[in-house]
Amino acid sequence: MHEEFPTDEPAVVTCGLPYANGDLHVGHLRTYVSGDALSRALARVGQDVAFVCGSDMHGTPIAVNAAEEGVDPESFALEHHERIRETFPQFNVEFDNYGHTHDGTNTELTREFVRSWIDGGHVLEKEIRVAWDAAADQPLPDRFVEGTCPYCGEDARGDECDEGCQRHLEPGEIEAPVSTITGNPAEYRTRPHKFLRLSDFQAYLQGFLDRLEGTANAQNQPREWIEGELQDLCITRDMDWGIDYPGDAAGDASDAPEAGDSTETDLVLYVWVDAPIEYVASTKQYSERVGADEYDWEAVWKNRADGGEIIHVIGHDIIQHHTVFWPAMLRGADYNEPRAVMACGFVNLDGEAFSTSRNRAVWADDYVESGLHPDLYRYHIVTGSEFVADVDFSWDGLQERVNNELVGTLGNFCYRSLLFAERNYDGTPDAEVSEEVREEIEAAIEAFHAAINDYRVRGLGQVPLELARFGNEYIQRHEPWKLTDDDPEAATQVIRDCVQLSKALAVLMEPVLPGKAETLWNQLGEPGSVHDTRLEDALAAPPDAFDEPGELFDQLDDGTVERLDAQLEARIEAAADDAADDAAADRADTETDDADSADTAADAGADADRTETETDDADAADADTMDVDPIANDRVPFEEFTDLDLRVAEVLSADPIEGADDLVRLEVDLGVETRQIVAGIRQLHDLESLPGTRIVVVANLERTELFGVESDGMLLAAGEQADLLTTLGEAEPGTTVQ
Ligand code: B3M
Ligand code: ZN
Repeated sequence: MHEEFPTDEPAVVTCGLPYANGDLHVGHLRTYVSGDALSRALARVGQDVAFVCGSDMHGTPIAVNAAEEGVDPESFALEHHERIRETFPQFNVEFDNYGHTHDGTNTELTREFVRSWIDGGHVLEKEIRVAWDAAADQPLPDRFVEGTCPYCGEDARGDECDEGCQRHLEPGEIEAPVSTITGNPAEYRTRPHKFLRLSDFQAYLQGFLDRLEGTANAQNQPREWIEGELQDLCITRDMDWGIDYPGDAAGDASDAPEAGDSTETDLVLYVWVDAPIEYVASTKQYSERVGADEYDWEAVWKNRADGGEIIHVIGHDIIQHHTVFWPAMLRGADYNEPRAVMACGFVNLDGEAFSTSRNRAVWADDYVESGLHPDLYRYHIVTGSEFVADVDFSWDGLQERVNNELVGTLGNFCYRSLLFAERNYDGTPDAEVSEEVREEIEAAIEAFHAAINDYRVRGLGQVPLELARFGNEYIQRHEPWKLTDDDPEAATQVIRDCVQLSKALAVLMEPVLPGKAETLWNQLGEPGSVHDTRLEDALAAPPDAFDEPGELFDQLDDGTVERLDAQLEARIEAAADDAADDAAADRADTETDDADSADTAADAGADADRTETETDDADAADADTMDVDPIANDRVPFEEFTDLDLRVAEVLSADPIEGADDLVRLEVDLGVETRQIVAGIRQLHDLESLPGTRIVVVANLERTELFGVESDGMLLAAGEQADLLTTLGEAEPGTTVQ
């Protein structure tokens, strides 16, 4: 059992390594921003913590894309590595170390890991069938082959079921394999390969999952994968690009000859061997830079029976790698196990999956060029949903959150408080903080601690917002502008409290809104940087004097949002036109060409996921099929479902709402009562035909107001066309739906 944070031991927060094969978009940035916020939060509570990452330079994700561009994988990957590295600070993501998997530290550590497994008798050699392209006369590891997942039947890549069940696939497992080089059906050939015997760690992994902290998906999903005997993990590939397998020097379980004797290809380590080891290598580089007295990487990664203070922040598509393979790899090399794995949901763009192949993405550069402050994106993405759930990014959504919450609540409170204080007292008025406000700040600090220890990154953004809400309510309640003349002492007290709340807000918002927190800190005339504060500073007295403050956040206006939306739309259309042109060109090609040379085929293969940057492009393969949202990964208990009171209702009347193009005011009969419901279906249904229709409504939803009209319930409808849910039989109005 680990102690709560902060602990006495140094900790490390890592983020999944981006492949150095393309630019980042705002979907990818979710894990990095979340990891950054968590590590900042840990530092605020006094935890010694490093935040590390690096680029993933090896494997077929790099080799395939480099080949497509006709450049060597090393220079290709290094160029992307630099671009990616420079992107992070533009989102206030500040790694203590950002390395890459091809550097000396990682290469050396990786070899040490593999040698330890060999020495420990955990590596064996087997002859296996690998996919082979006869025309190109070469093996087809991982992304060089596509086909059907043997577990769920979805389209899959050679080593991952990226569009279906998300499972890792071993070489030879994929069904109906097709070469992505020539587009031809692949053959199988027999090759000798090295394997890590995962079954050696089966019992260990059971216990590990019981101990593992983090998000529930990372604790629960792997249980199913480790039932039954664990399959050996193939740790080598027939490729040139990667870290060479370190050889059979000592005690390999087999004495078969080194692979590579029958072709020119070498045996390198599978990319998922050296990639997570970069977590260790990057921590080591940081430690070497600052000195072990300042931060000791070995205290994190080695020699602790109860595991290191290691927190991995990842996307939920790579849970298996982090909760099964990686702990076994660590264990086999006598390294500490992770304390927590936090796996987040995908990011959607305006309700649909990102699709880099259709250029349906907001790239990091787009955001930067928009001129919007990075903290706005950070806040939107961190607080937009619980970490484990999918979250939506859209310019409209951003606008709503910015204007309502950051401008309307947080910024408004700080600005009015500090302005009032500066105008009337030249700074912090002379008084003690009231008990009520002190307790409120203490409660916020406690909630912040709880968010860290529950691995709820969203809470880190919610806590300051809630405190600002309290602040606004506190000001409204006391109306200090009325008190200055009538009761100056009371006015002094209120404003003193508000300045303290502003200071507390600066400290509490630092993890999610680091840039804005620093601005607020400076407005308060505080010395030093908010990035060096501790949470308890939230209660320390602010400086006596400060200058007139400026507004912390600006409104995001309609014009800007329309422009950004239009820009995205135009790009999607341009990409669709290009794709149509390409398809026409491809058809023309096939008519005139035999299409069996590797070159032509590389073109034909330049489809969808070959150009994917990574992970969350679930819809990439086929732009023609309907986009179906991925099924939510999070299961809800039945009791939570029954919290919803779903009823059959009969529409009595349906009338347009003046001035609102989309909205309809419905009167519905719920058996026991008549209700008014507002629904956005005006453009989608003939209103005159609705009365008499039986529909399904959520009867116990909180009341809301739409366009000034109260809505007391919500009707259920499917999809963009609002296909209304109705009953097949004769269920009467008021009947419970379950
Ligand atoms: N490079 C990217 C992914 O699959 C992969 C992560 C490695 S983390 C050690 O999300
Ligand atoms: Zn599958």
